[in-house]
Amino acid sequence: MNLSRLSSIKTKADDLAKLTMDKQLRLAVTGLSGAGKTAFITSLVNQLLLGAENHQLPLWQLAREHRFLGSKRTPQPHLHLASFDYQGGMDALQSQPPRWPSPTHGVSEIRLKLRYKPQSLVWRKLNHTATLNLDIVDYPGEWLLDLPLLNMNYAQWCEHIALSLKDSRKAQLAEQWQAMAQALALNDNADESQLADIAQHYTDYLHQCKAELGMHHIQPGRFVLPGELAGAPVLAFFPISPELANAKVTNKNSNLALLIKRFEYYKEHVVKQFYQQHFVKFDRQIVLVDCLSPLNSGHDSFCDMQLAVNQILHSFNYGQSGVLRRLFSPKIDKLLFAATKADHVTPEQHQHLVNLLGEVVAEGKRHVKFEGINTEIMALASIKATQTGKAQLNGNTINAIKGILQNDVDSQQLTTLFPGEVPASLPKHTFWQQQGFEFSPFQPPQANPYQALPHIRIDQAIEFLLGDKFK
Ligand SMILES: Nc1nc2c(ncn2[C@@H]2O[C@H](COP(=O)(O)OP(=O)(O)OP(=O)(O)O)[C@@H](O)[C@H]2O)c(=O)[nH]1
Ligand SMILES: [Mg+2]
Repeated sequence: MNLSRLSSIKTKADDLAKLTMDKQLRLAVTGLSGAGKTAFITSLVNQLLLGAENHQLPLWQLAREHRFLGSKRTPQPHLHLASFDYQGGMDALQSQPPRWPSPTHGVSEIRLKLRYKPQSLVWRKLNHTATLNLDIVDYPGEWLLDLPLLNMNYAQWCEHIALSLKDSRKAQLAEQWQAMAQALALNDNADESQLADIAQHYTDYLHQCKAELGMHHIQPGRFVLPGELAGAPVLAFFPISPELANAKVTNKNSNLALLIKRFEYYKEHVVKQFYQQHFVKFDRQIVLVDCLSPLNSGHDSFCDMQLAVNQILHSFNYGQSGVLRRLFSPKIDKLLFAATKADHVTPEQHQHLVNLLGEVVAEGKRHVKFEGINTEIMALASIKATQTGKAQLNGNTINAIKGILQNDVDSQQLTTLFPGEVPASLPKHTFWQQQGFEFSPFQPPQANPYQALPHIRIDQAIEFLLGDKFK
C-alpha cells in the first residue's frame, strides 16, 4: 500500500472519529418567574468558559480527571432568536456595587462548544479530543404557565379563573375588572376599545397578584410580559363568568364571539408556537424551584408555587397522548429538580431543602418517573452571595449566614442572620402561624473576570445533566 493511500485512509478514519465524537445536547432550563433560571445559565456558562483552569468543580468527573479542555461560545443554531445576554449578566455582576442579571423579557439562546478528552482508552490512545455542543435556552418563567391553556376552551378557562377567585385576597383585587366584565353586553356587536380597556384592568390585576400576593399562577403569561405582542389585539381578552361563557354564540361579531376568537388565537399562535419553536428536541431538563421566597410570603403563595410547578411538570407530558404528545418529541431522558438559592440557608439545612423540594414536586416527579426518566433532587446556589458565620440565639451560638442585604447596597454593611429553619416536609399549620422563615435578598458577590463565580453544587448539577456524555 503506498503512502498516499495510507494517508487517505488515515484522513477518513480521522473524519469518522470526528463524526463519532461530536455530540449535541439541548438543555431545557425550566422554572417559574424568579426561580433563578437566568442566574443559573449565567453561572453555568461562566463555569464552563473558565472551566479548564477552574478548580471549583470537584463534583464534575470530567474536570476532576483533568479531561475537560475548555469551552467557547459558538454561533447559536436558531438565527431568529436573541442571543442569551451572558456578557450583560457578567457586566452586572462585575459592576460596583454588583447587580444580579436582569429579569428576562423574551426567549434567548446560547451555544457552547465543550472540548474534552474521551474516557475510552482507544480514543485516548489515538490522542483524539471530542466535542459536545451544548445549547441552552432562557425565557420568562411566566410564559411557561400558559401550556395548560392548550387543553382548555374559553369557557373552561373562565371556570378555572372563577375557581381561583375563591381566594378572598384575589377576589378583592379582582373587583374592578370583574365589575367591568359583568357590565359588558356580550351579545352586542364587539366594542374593541371596551374590550381593550377591560383587558388592561385584568392585566393590572395579574401584576398585583404577582407583586402583592407573591402568586405565580399568572394566566395568560404574556399579559404581564408581552414582549413583541404589547398592544396587540390578541392580548385584548379576559375571563367572564363561566355560565355566560358557555352560552351559545348567536352573533358572530359579538363581544363574546371576539373573546372566544382571541382566546383561541392566543392558544394557537402564541402558546403553541412558543412551545413548538422552543420546547422540542430537548435532551435534558433542569427544573429550578425557589422554595424559600414562598416560605417567606406565606401559605397561599407556597401552595400556589407548588401547584404551578406541578402543573408545569404535568404539562411536560413525557409520552402521553393528546395535543402535548404531538407538540413535543419526548426525548428528555434525565431531569434534575434543583432547589435554588441554597446560600440563603446554612449548610446543615440543605438536606431539609432537598426533602422539602421532594415533597413539593412529588406529584409531578411520579409522573415523570413513570415515563422512565432518570430524576434527581438537589439544593444549589448558582451564584453564592453569602458566607457562613455564627450568630447568638437565646444565649446559644448557632450557624448563620453573612452577606450584604439588597437593602444595604448603599452602606455595603455586612449582616449576619439566622433565616430560620427550613421545614423538611410540606409546612404544617403551625409553621405558618409562627411564620418561621425570613427571606431577604442578598446582593450578589463582586465578580472577577478571571475567576469563576462562587456557587454551591453547580458542579453536581453539571455531572448529573451532562456527565454521561463525556464517557
Ligand atoms: N442568593 C442568591 N440569590 C439568587 C440566586 N439565583 C437567583 N437569585 C435571586 O433571584 C432573583 C431572580 O433570579 P433570575 O435568575 O432572574 O430568575 P428567573 O428564573 O430568570 O426569572 P424570570 O426571568 O423572571 O423568569 C435574582 O435577581 C436574585 O435576587 C442564587 O444563586 N443565590
Ligand atoms: Mg430570567
